Amino acid sequence: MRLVLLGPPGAGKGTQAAILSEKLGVPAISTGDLFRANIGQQTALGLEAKKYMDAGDLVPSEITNNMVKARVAEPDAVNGFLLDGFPRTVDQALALEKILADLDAKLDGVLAFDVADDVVVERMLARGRADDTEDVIRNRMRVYREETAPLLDHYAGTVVTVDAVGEVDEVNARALAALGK
Ligand code: B4P
Repeated sequence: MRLVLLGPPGAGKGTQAAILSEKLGVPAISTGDLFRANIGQQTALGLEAKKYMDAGDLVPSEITNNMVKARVAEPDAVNGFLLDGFPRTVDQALALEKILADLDAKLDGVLAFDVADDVVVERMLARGRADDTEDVIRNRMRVYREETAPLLDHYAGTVVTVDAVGEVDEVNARALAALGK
């Protein structure tokens, strides 16, 4: 199974990806986590990504697409994967189509986690990650509206919306139901 998880920052994509990964038996691939691991190891990619993440901007697609291309080619992803936080622009969605075509694979579904702005701001402020300050959150939400939300139209006909307000388990049950599980 190959799925894309969409949603605004703080919608709970990473939270749900971890649970779905366990239940569906495929790895969750989070571009945010991959960048943070690189930052932790102070790789050249991490140092470059940090500049953008600290401001709440998207890391350039060339860096992101190559990182995803390498990750989905790893052996644990051969039978499927959940993409958490990728694609985040229509250009990245087009790059994903090419990555999948090269693997002779296709997407099985797109889940969009839907949640109001005030709820995600509250969640992110409570989490308090380095990029969870009020100014950076505001910029991430602007970037989401301008660059990522158009993906809902790009995936029209495929995307299934999941109400992401409520307890983590409730949201997970809705996500599984949306997948027919
Ligand atoms: P991400 O790491 O993807 O971060 P996110 O969108 O804020 O988080 P997510 O939606 O996964 O929320 P989470 O489960 O953690 O991106 C960070 C940055 O990386 C971006 O700003 C960008 O710079 C860069 N980046 C990543 N991908 C990129 C790409 N493709 N291209 C370019 N740049 C890219 O949940 C948030 C909080 O809510 C947590 O504290 C969680 O515990 C809580 N929560 C979750 N579900 C809840 C629930 N049901 N009820 C209450 N709280 C809940």
